Amino acid sequence: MPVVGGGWVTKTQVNEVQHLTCVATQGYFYLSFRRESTVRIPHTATKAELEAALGGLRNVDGVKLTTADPASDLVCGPGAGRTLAVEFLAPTGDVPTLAYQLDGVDDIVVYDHDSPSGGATPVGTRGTKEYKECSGRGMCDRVAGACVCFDGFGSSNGQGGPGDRADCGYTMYYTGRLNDQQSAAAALGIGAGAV
Ligand SMILES: [Ca+2]
Repeated sequence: MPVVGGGWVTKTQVNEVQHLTCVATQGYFYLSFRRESTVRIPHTATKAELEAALGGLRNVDGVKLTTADPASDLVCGPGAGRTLAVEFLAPTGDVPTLAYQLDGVDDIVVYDHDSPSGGATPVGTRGTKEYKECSGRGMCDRVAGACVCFDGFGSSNGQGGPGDRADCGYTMYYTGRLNDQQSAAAALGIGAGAV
């Protein structure tokens, strides 16, 4: 499958952030994204466990969870529950709101950028990064299933830095000699024109 990625030519582009509140002292729940559901998640789940469950979905490459309460790594709690921010590292762009299914927990609420403001839960952030084949900066070689990047672009880490995603999402800077990042990209066989 061709690699898709977000572009970072415009540095003001941001990842989508949704806020998830879980109220529970017992039970389980499921989260789903574009009809892919997580495994059953216990109310005792930690941030790291939920991060792994979401990142394990076939259509999610990575999420970063941040708990509102720095003293706790738990996802759910009693009373008003706990709230954490879910940042979509990949896929990028304006992604659908996480769906959920209760299986014994008291309540789950997901706020995204279209949710009404008010209450303690912050409004989410609409993702604005591009999500294009080869980041719109290369051609897909469909036989090899790999991107051939245009001059000046190379493999990124999905967040604008150099990495191993082979997605042409990293903007190279020419200094007349290869720097470590360009050498690393060249070693991956991408970023034609880097030498
Ligand atoms: Ca969205």
